[in-house]
Amino acid sequence: MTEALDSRIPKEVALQLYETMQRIRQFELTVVDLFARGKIPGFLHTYVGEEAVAAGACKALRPDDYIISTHRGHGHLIAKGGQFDLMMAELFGRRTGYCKGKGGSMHIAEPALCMLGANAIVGAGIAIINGAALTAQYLGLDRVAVAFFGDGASNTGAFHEALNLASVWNLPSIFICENNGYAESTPQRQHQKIKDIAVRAIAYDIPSSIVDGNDVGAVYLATLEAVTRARSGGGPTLIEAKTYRWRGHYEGDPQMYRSKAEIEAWEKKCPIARWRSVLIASGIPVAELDAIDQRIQEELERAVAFAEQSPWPDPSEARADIFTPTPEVA
Ligand SMILES: Cc1ncc(C[n+]2csc(CCOP(=O)(O)OP(=O)(O)O)c2C)c(N)n1
Ligand SMILES: [Mg+2]
Repeated sequence: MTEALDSRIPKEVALQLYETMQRIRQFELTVVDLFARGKIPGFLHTYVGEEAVAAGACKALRPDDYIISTHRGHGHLIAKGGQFDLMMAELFGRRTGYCKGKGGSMHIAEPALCMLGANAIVGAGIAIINGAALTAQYLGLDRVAVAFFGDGASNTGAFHEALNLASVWNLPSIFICENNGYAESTPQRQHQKIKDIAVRAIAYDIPSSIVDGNDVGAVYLATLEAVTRARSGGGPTLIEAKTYRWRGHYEGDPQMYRSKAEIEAWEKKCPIARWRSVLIASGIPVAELDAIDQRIQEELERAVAFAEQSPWPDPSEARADIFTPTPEVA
């Protein structure tokens, strides 16, 4: 039976949630294809299947709220308002990209969107986000700061230190754990004994919640609650969103550690198909949803053309835009 749209979610918000998830899915499927054709250098970790987490969480934020991402970060930037053309150019390593082609997939950042960056160091963002939260608190701004991270990252020292510090300093930090059941090839049951990562919040006296990470409405509402608390001085929250990644840990991963049947079972729980049914049942015409999908495809085609036509960075710029000037070697 199709679920009904939660009465706390206005229809226009519900439509935006759908659009954001589709933007993420279609961007990812496009870059998967481009990567296979050798157009994108480096590694690619896709977010296919997990779209509801970034889309739901970021919809609960203001443009001036901070987020920080992971190695699987395209979805977070798109959900925070990232433009396809500038993202695509960055993944292509071109000068017109968000980081002038020097960041790529795993180090893409856009301060203007308060997106503090993807990060290849597992768990690093969980600690960094407290810095953003502390800034907001110190300056008396009612901004909140959200760190996305995985189940694997919840085993790092950074996770425990960050939750403790956010607790004792009462920071407006929101920790969103995307529990997709795997850290690279290691299933969750082999890397931690607990089933629910949310229980770790108890050790730091932080409120927590567990949400179905394939239910974009549930993620949105859970984040909204955490945001309301953090903005009003109520301190940090840990949200565990249970989800699943459909593709390999990285593009090219032979995936010997899981069965096809397991993947197929999760594909049946597609967060986008599920939300589409909710919207249709709430009276939104199919044609309206199809038009959104079509618009996204066209925008993506333009973004790929923009990236392909963009220049490479000039070697003379290699040392520009780095934080620590490299001392001249005599
Ligand atoms: C500090 C550190 N240790 C190990 C790695 C190698 N590594 C990259 S991704 C990953 C697994 C991360 O798992 P999880 O946090 O669950 O995120 P997911 O990939 O599932 O989104 C590991 C161990 C790394 N990049 N950084
Ligand atoms: Mg994981």
